[in-house]
Amino acid sequence: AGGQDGEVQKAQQAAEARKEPGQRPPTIFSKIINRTIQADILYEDDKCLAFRDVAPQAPVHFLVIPKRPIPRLSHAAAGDTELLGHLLVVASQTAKVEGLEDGYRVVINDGKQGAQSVYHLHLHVLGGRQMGWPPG
Ligand code: IU
Repeated sequence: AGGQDGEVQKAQQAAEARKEPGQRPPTIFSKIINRTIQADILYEDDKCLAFRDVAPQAPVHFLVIPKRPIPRLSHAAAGDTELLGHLLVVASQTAKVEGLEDGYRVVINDGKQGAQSVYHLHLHVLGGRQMGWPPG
């Protein structure tokens, strides 16, 4: 810490403090991780969790979330590279277990225009029906 790194850290803390409370973890997903609220969990390891979406938009619709709460994709940093890659591999493996051999859609909504509603980064995996393009 100190010097240039200290300045960077201060700027990051200031940016964090400016955010709306609703845009910072903990969110309801933290409660799913710590089992305060129930979810239909499909996969878990020390870094992430996959569970069925409560309002499924396809016959199969699950979310993959990191246990460390990054609020949104646009807040991801270089140090998150391995974790983000891991989430994609878990999405792929869980899709296979769910029988999505004909393909599926992976979506990350970011921020207001991305229609993000829960500010704990998550991958949506949707499958079991034909998807359209472009998305809405
Ligand atoms: P979004 O990308 O932030 O819009 O997606 C949030 C998703 O989380 C959405 O599909 C909800 O149905 C889902 N969800 C959930 O599975 N369980 C919950 O308790 C809540 C939201 I709140």
